[in-house]
Amino acid sequence: MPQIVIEAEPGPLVFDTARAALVLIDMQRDFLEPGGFGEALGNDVSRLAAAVAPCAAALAAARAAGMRVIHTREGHRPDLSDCPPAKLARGQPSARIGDPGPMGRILVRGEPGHDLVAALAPAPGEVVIDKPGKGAFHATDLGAILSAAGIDTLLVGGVTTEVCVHTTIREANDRGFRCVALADACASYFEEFHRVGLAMIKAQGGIFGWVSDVAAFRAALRSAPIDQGEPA
Ligand code: TIU
Repeated sequence: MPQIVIEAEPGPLVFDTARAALVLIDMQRDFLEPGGFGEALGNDVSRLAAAVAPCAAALAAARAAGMRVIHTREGHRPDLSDCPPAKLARGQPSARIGDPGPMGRILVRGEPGHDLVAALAPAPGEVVIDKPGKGAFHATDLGAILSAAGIDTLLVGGVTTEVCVHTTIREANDRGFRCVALADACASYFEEFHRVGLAMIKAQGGIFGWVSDVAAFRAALRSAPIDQGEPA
């Protein structure tokens, strides 16, 4: 299998594109556009816009390379039966999960706000994971899908860096996956949390994984496979 190398911190990572997936976390209208869950929590949603073009570039590169792509969406069943009461009651939002808003009911599956942003719409055949939690493995079939496909490396972008991206990378790391956060394809409502969240992933020799960016990902995909030598 063709192995390529991506420049990253704390060091370069060799991976096989056939055993890797680009995972875009929760690039939904509910987080990126006014009137959704992110804004209801009191956030300036315009801060997440910077991640859209890098995610689109990573998506185009992965598709061109024939690499597997997985999209996730955070949201709940219309009856909210999969929404823990503690999540529903959390904080003092201007509107709660399930309440009506300009993009339909907040963070509810099937509503316009639950959709991925138009620029990152999934292509036919790409896996979309609907997740009720912050991590993409909790209460989903993501683990089974990755296992069946023989995936061992995840290139990760999406929002928000310190919440759903971080939780997913932590879950994946504990399950034995090698995770590379693509810094510019991730964004947070809080610049400091974005910066520190990425720093935490790559600290201590890559305690949770690696940090790279979309340019390095594209360069890796364009590069010649590294020489594995003759099989022993
Ligand atoms: N609030 C916040 O930063 N994030 C979330 O609620 N979900 C995700 O990160 N997707």
